[in-house]
Amino acid sequence: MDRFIAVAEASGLPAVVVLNKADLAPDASSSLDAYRAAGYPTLVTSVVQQLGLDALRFLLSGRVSLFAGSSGVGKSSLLNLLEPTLKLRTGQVSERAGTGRQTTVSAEMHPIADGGFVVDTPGLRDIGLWGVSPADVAGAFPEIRRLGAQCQFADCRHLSEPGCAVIESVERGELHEGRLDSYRRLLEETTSAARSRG
Ligand SMILES: Nc1nc2c(ncn2[C@@H]2O[C@H](COP(=O)(O)OP(=O)(O)OP(=O)(O)O)[C@@H](O)[C@H]2O)c(=O)[nH]1
Ligand SMILES: [Mg+2]
Ligand SMILES: [Zn+2]
Repeated sequence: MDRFIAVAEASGLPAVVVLNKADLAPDASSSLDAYRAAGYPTLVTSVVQQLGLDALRFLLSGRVSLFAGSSGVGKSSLLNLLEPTLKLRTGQVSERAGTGRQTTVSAEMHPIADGGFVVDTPGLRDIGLWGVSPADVAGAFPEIRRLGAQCQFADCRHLSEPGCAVIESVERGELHEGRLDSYRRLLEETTSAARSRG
């Protein structure tokens, strides 16, 4: 999730975090807390219960939007529910692996009745950080970027520096630790990619 959002941030695209299949886990909404705290609009949906549709429709209206996320999370199903004329293929989630089977095979853009377009994409197990530099990574986590202004060192990387406002915020239980972990992982990954390119 953090990788998808970081790529969106680095590309200047506003991200919305959607939690689908809420029917399967009624209390899962708390897993969106970290994203709400970061300032992202979040949405809980269920295709089975037809939950969250109006809010989703409102978000998509009059723009070009792209649905991204792992295979089997229900991207095509949500779009079919919003726009039944699309009749997109939807798939089964493998019982054994618990993952989707890449039912959607290519990214396709479709017009929607309210005006605007949606792009359904194949679920990716993972998304590369192409075009994301180490400098972009810090900016791709808005709440870390905001806190970072208060670090003792202007070039603080929030790894183990003294006077780091980001680490202190995690210690106070304010910033979600998972978000700092993701930031560090992406920073490490983009730094070693930049190094190997020379
Ligand atoms: N219980 C439940 N099942 C859902 C929901 N939304 C989708 N599904 C089921 O999840 C499975 C996968 O849905 P898809 O819409 O094909 O998922 P996708 O994200 O488009 O998958 P890819 O095209 O492989 O990326 C299907 O069997 C859907 O019926 C939901 O809200 N609740
Ligand atoms: Mg699909
Ligand atoms: Zn810091």
